[in-house]
Amino acid sequence: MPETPRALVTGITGQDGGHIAELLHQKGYEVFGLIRGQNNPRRQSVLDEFPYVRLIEGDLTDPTSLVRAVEQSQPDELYNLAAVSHVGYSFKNPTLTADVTAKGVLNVLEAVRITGLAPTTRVYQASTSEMFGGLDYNRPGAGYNEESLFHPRSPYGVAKLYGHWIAKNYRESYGMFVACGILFNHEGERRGLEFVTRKITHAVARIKLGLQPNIELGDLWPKRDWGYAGDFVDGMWRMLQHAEPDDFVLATGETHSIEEFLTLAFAAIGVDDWKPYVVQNAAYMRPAEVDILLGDPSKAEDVLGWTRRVDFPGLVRLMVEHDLAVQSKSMAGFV
Ligand code: NDP
Ligand code: GDR
Repeated sequence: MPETPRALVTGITGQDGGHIAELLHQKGYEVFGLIRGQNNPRRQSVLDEFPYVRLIEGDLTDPTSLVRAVEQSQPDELYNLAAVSHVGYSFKNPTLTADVTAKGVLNVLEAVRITGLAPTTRVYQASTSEMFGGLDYNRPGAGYNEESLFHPRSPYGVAKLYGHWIAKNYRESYGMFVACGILFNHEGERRGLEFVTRKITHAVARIKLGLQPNIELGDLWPKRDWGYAGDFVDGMWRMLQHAEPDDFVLATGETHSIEEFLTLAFAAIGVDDWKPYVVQNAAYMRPAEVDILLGDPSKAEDVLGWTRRVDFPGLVRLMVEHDLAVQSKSMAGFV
């Protein structure tokens, strides 16, 4: 590894892009970020928060732009985090989801291969627990691991499964170092407002401050294995430092329903009964749902020495406190 390693991050404007940029910068990397669009509205916020990131224009659906980005950054490590990542949105835009989340992975791998960097660039592919879907009852108690069966339940999950297998195929066909992190849900202060945890903590803060009366949600019974994004990007980095490219599950080993998340989030503002504040709206329900996700991170713990600092109550508290601070500042006219 050179004295100043270089990393290219796709999805730099997203939740994980922010966390990994921060981590890599702390570790002394030169960080490049792929940003799409002629005038991406999130460009300035990336530059403000991460002034050390060098932005390169490109799009996962545009192979030429990816070749240019790889040539320009000459990365030792490439974190492929870009995707259409919202499961509900993928039902409404399945073709776009396939183009970006499935074929985009192929475009990234080809860019590395075509530029002749396959022997040196280590690639991280953002695979997901959504590939398991929920119909594998082989390990109901212990959770899904790297050997569990896949049965995706959304256009997003199906597209990610293509990305997962094409990544493994490039590992096997060309000897490329491509590691696949099968990550369960991870959340935090940078989570997009369209995902259920942040939607809840953002609304809870605004309800507390009298800025909105209630929150509209879809199904409340699904269970997720929710961890903290800051802990999970450390696992991504560890996968690329490992001697061999491999697949690793990152999860907490606990699963909680959306109702449990609501209970803790409202308790954080002193409300014992959240029911009067929640309105169910079928618009947020999906044509097929993943009932329960629970992961088994034993392999990452044993092989990579990966651990977590934030537990479930700590995650909910962190997110509510962050949103209360942001909303209070905004009321005071500072933002
Ligand atoms: P986000 O939705 O926060 O970020 C997605 C990123 O992809 C954004 O930066 C977005 O850029 C970019 N993007 C979308 N389309 C394109 C495109 N055509 N070309 C280039 N960039 C594009 O996702 P997260 O940070 O939460 O997740 C990171 C990755 O990990 C994703 O691949 C996700 O599917 C996967 N994952 C996430 C998990 C989680 O719980 N967070 C769990 C498991 C996997 P723009 O600002 O331009 O829209
Ligand atoms: P998920 O996350 O689909 O697990 O995908 P999301 O937060 O969108 O949904 C979690 C569960 O909450 C239910 N739900 C709602 N979801 C949203 N977004 N909005 C609502 O109003 C709402 N009401 C109920 C959903 O139906 C679901 O059961 C996330 C993404 O980050 C993926 O990219 C990633 O791969 C997986 O996690 C692991």
